[in-house]
Amino acid sequence: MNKPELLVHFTDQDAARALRADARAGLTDTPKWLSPKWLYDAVGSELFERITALPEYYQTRAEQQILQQHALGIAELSDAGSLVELGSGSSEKTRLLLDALRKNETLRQFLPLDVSESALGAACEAIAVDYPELDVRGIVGDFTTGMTGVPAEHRRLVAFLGGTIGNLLPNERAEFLTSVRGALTTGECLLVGTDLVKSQDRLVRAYDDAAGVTAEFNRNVLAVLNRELDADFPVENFTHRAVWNAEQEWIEMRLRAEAAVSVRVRELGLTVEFAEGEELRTEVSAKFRRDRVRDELSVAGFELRRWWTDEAGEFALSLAQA
Ligand code: AVJ
Repeated sequence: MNKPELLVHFTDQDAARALRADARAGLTDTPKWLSPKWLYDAVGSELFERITALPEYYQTRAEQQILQQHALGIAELSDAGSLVELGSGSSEKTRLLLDALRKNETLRQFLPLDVSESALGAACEAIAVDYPELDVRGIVGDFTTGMTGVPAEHRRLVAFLGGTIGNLLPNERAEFLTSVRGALTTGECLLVGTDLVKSQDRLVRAYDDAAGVTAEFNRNVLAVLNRELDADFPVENFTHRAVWNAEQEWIEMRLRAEAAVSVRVRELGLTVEFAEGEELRTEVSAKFRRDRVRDELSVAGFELRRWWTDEAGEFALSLAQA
């Protein structure tokens, strides 16, 4: 087995700088917002893992089902020697792809990219043990800044799973897809997971579960700001809200100040005033239709080659070719 190597393109210092810039921009804007990136500290990542097992949160199971059925088709069409996984996290779903690519006998290399060095290191070690013939190289990086520096030694398949593309705003999404296309050679593939438009009722329940796990996940971002920016958000005074924006076709997670409060963010030298009932947007999670996915891919220079959904038609995987 080759010892997995970590390439660091994004340091703790880069992350700290990005958080300060984001928090300043979002907390001084009207209405107030924060980037969903900051939901995933160790506690947030753990809560997100619990979300994926909730009865209301169908997405993870739906995507798994599609991968189980179509991983071999994906391997054949992409004919990849290298699997690049953006925002790889625990890389569990990845094994389905790795197994299929291995059966296709083209696979040489696995390149997971994630902002969390610790999660990445552990995932790389685990994969390297079970796939001893693979060249495993973890890349510590922020996928929103694209794929620069990702090796191009073999024909690549870039996987962006979990519906995370929906957490980007439309302009960010366009920029992201264009930058991924720019890093690829004609013929290389992108596999992207998207949650689909469905009834408001079902969507709101997926983001406001009965057990309150999503509420905890959302509120945790305030604990992140308190710790990282020496802020004093009274976390218990903010309540979780999940709102369907029918015009934009996205879910918004918000935190509502139940009483007026003045929050000190010492690290930024900033005081932020919340009126009673004022809301802070912490995440957008866009829901898609096939035509929108095809059009956005096409504008970025990709051709949609395959579109698969789970049996219930709730979630889609798209295979696009540069
Ligand atoms: C899987 C990261 C895309 O938007 O559904 C889960 C994150 N937010 N519950 C999503 C999330 C609230 C999630 N992503």
